[in-house]
Amino acid sequence: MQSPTRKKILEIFTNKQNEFVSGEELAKLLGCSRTAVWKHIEELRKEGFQLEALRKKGYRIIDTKDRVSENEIQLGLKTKKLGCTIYYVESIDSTQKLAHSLVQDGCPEGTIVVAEEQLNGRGRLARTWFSPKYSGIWMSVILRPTLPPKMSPQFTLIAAIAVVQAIAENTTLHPEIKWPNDILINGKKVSGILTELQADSDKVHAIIIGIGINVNQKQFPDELKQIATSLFIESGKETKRSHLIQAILEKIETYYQIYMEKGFAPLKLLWESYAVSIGKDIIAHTLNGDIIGKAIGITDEGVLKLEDQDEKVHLIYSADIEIQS
Ligand code: BT5
Repeated sequence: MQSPTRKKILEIFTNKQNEFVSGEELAKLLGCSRTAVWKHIEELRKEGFQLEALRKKGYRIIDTKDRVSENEIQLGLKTKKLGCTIYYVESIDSTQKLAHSLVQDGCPEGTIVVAEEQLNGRGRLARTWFSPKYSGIWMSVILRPTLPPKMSPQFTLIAAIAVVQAIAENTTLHPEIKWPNDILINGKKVSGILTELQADSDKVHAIIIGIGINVNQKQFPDELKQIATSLFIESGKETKRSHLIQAILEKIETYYQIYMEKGFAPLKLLWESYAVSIGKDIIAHTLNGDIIGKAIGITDEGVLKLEDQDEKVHLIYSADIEIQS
């Protein structure tokens, strides 16, 4: 985790915008020696911040490499809880795995794990999730609601609303949700959500929302080319990942609070307004076989309603959805 002094330095630079701040002034503001200031500046450089140093003038921040470090995320983050504790790693097998062990160690609600790269990122049903370095968002968010475990799938839907809105705010794009956990742009998958649980039979200990977003990738491996896309491919512009993360955390926090106070019903309409599958003919590939019909909406619990040819409504709790053209 990040030192409070380095956070303060970044705050000072941000407030001064492009101006130089002398080592002496920094030392005074931070209450430390100039040597200590220099050491902190070196640490920030290692983190990817580009800091210019000029004799007699001092230091200023030029630009930052696009990193999703704790500082980058926390600077300007407007949440009360989410993202207050951040575990940032360059490379990891899966952020979900670390999040699970943090939960067992008793980490607070709102803790997040973010990685620049995942070597073994995972999707649902032990599928793999392609997570190359410095180009996407690979993040796990830990919540600790007092709820029965059966409510947990709704958190995928809450996270999906947050991701869609955050993308729409940070780009010119208009993503759509494919129930339950895919975010699509022009029919291709730009993001996937994996909600996992630690729970007793009647009580949740933690919900771990894994969010993967293809942000600045310019291309995909052959096996994903037909089905995957990135914000860059769709918009032609790079997006700053830390800003997107901030927006996602802020939105999850807002909708989580609404959910805990009023349940899923007030969020249902919002979710449906972004849903691509509703009203369409679909095939639901479930573990018990395929069901064909029209997706007619979701219940107040977030369960998909599918009406078959005989007008029988099936409640789908878990499936992969194929939209028929
Ligand atoms: C998902 O699973 O879509 C959930 C993905 C969750 C990833 C996040 S990243 C942070 C956290 N840590 C983790 O280890 N995981 C979470 P599912 O619906 O099962 O979709 C998986 C399928 O999507 C794969 O079988 C591929 O076909 C496809 N896929 C894999 N990588 C992709 C990518 N980067 N972009 C688009 N599609 C991908």
